[in-house]
Amino acid sequence: MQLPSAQTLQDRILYHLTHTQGRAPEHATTFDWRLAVSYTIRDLIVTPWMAAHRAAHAQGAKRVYYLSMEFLIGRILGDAIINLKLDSAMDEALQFLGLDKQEILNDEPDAALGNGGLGRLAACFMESLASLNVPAFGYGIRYEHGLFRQRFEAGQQVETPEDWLNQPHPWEFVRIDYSYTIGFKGHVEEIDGREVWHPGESVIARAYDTPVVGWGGEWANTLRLWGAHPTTLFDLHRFNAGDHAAAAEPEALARTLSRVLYPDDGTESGKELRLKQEFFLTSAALQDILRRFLGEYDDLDLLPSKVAIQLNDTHPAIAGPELIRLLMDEHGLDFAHARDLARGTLNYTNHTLLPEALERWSTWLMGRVLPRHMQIIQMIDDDHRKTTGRPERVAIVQHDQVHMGELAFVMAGKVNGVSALHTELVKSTVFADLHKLHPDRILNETNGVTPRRWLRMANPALAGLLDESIGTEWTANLDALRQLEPFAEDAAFLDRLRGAKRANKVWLSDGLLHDLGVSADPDAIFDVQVKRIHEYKRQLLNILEAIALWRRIHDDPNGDWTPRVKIFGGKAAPGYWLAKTVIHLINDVAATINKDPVTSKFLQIAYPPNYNVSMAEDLIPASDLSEQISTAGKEASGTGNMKFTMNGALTIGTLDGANVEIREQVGAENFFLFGLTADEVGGVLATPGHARAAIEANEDLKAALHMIAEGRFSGGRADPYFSLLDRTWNDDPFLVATDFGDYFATQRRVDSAFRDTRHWDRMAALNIARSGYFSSDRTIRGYMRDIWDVTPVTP
Ligand code: HBZ
Repeated sequence: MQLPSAQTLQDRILYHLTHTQGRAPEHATTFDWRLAVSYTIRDLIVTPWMAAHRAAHAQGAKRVYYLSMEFLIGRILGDAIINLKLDSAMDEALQFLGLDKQEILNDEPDAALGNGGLGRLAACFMESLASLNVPAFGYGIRYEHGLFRQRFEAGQQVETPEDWLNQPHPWEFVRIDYSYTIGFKGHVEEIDGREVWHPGESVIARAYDTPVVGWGGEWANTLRLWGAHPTTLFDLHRFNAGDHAAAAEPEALARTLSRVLYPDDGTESGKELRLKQEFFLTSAALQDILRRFLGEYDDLDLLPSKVAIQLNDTHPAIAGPELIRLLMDEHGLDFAHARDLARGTLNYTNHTLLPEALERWSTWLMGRVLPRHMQIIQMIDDDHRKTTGRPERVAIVQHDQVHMGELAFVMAGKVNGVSALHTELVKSTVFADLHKLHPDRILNETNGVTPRRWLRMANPALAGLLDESIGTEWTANLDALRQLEPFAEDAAFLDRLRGAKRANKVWLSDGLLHDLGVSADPDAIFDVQVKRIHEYKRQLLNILEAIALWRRIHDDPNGDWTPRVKIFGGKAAPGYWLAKTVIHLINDVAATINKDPVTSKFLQIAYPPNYNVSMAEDLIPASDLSEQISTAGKEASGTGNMKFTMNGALTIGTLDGANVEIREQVGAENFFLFGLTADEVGGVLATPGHARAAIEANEDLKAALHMIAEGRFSGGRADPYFSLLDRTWNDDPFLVATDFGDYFATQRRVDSAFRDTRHWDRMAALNIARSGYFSSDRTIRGYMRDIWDVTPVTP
């Protein structure tokens, strides 16, 4: 692509400011300028976007369709500028115009259409698909309200609605011609030997398209988000009859469907609206896919060779029955034929083993909301039993519940886990019986993250150093970071690496002081745990370590302590009380410790509220230590762990999820390992009184728990923490107590390692040099080869 000059960018920005925003420069706000810059950048994406569509069509390419209830995108503008390689031209243009680039970029609200890892993975995949010239569509829901905003009141999480669409969203194109009717409820009638579904309610799904441009600006794909609209605006008949509320019913249903993202992450809500949202996304996507396919081919048997559909967890698992329904009821195929085409097209990724996160719907609810699909689910289940003689315990319908995991598995050509360990556990636990029946179906695709956003954009200081040291190839081919290995012995390089990290820490430290009043010494260890708050992720273990350390410092204030700043970030699901209690505890402990004059220069705790993608981009490049401390066997993969490694933070972690592979790649000597293994966890859990015994055996832990119980952090009152303490003492299902001793000791090893700055920097350099495997480009190539059977297209 011919890159526009700074002068051209400047002219176009002024054009859009005047003609699109309708503002004179002297009256323009940051918002006006941001939109003018965004439209300028969007214009440059449209050309490769259309060329990509044309090329895929002309070459009869197989397309990938990624169905996900979540896309956790974050901000778009900065990433698009980087991918178009326009950063320096844009810097110059904005300077000419007298504008502050950071202020403009920060004006953009995060598109927070996801909860955590699963949603952010979908966003990284969209970027990698475009960077690899793979014709692909992402399908999701255009939630009016993304993930809630988090505030702390007296240390407790308070949720307020997020409203990113309360202002024009410059990246999307609305397609009123791509609209589909989505039915719900009603009844099924047999007419001439065929089943006909007469929905009792319906809404329109309307397409809103956002182009996603890949690295280098050669290719762009479409993220198509569905907005719900009423089929009939208004029932005039009922309105005239005086029933004003009923008259607006069709509008009310439609508006609630795409109104808000469910804020749950790993807990099952079981709500009718959630099922409706899942079907809304899935049906709209499948209708759109079939329309596009039939516009190009007239033989449905070609479907598996032209279409690969990936289900991001079980949320769109209704795709199996829905695709069969469309093929049978609308296109006249018989069941076996429709089943085979669907199975040749659909694939399913599992993201969690936690039983509470496995989706199940009562047959009663499924039958009421989707009566035709309930019939087809029964047919799929009967057919699977007949063809495999499957045992009862792997039935899709069990005890009047539809098991969406089993449904997704049975209807998928391939099923994948998201790290090597997780995939083995998928085979041996949740899907053990199905795996025996279908031994070739499960495979592994270890997660990855895009180095464009998470290194080049988030960490310009490090990216610049890498460019100068080994050239820019790493951006497109992260394995090229290997060339950095010899630099780990180069004192001048290590000095510059330290300088880049320190600059990021100074910047973060200023922010923490300004926003929270926490004074974070840039020469302290920046020890960071950012992720959803969940018992299995064990933020509790981290804060207990902080209490124990504080007590030790307090007892020996003249000791030679290594200064540490502990930083937490993350939200709890609004109904997850224990997770919210942990948030409260962290804030209470922080308030007490931070103001202790005896220890303050050695230990500070910061918990900035409302952690999101943009905050991650600020925190990760400024981190020294990455906390990946889940109970072994519980974290499917993790992706934050990879971002930290790439940015030169060392990991303290368990052998869980992708930590295992990170440690293999970077070398055991450059990783702080602690804790039980997944194999050992079951044995400890089966031992009665395991937690109590572990607490009695560890003076630091016992004292920390007693301090909480005495109300040391809560004004003498311990009642907010009774249930948390009780659970830790008597149950401790995530083995905080058992792992505490090793964790605490390993943290002390971190303390001494950090004081040997040369050695620490060397380890950091090797972590960066060996992180190439964790690019989502590598992951996407794996899916292309093992699951989708697609190849890149030349535009
Ligand atoms: O998916 C995460 C895993 O916890 C994490 O280990 C992994 O790296 C990531 C990407 O593969 N899972 C989620 O983010 N979310 C869920 O698993 C989920 C489950 C039920 C829901 C919503 C989200 O209703």
